Amino acid sequence: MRIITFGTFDMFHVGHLRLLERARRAGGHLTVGVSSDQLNYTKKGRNPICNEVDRCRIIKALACVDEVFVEESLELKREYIRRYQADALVMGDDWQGKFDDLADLCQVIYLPRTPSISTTALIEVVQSM
Ligand code: C2G
Repeated sequence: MRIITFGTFDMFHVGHLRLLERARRAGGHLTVGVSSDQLNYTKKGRNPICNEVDRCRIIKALACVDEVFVEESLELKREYIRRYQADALVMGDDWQGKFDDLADLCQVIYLPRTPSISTTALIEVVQSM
């Protein structure tokens, strides 16, 4: 089964890694759409700490990842799912319910987020040092 997932993966951390490892185990082939810098700005109102080229390089280097592309728009999920022939979309459960409308195209699976770690929390820790 081919899995697809999406994310920014800024300041890559173990919560990201665990999500990707579990996504890969759910299928056997994992494609990752990494949010472009522009998309991140639109979503979060700030530039990511690490740019899209570096974020893609990190994701591509992981043993659990087979394929990487830049996600240019949240609205293109259907096109990406078709292009990468995904049988299932996997996302963390902070997105619970948000992609249910894609269930006519592929399976939609939400996995529990890893508690107590996030890019936002890391930025806050560094800022308070
Ligand atoms: N994640 C997790 N545990 C954490 C932090 C993140 O499981 N402690 C998961 C998220 O649920 C998501 C993935 O890691 O599935 C990537 O997280 P982000 O980089 O925060 O992704 P986001 O900015 O939410 O982008 O089109 C959808 C978006 O591109 C998702």
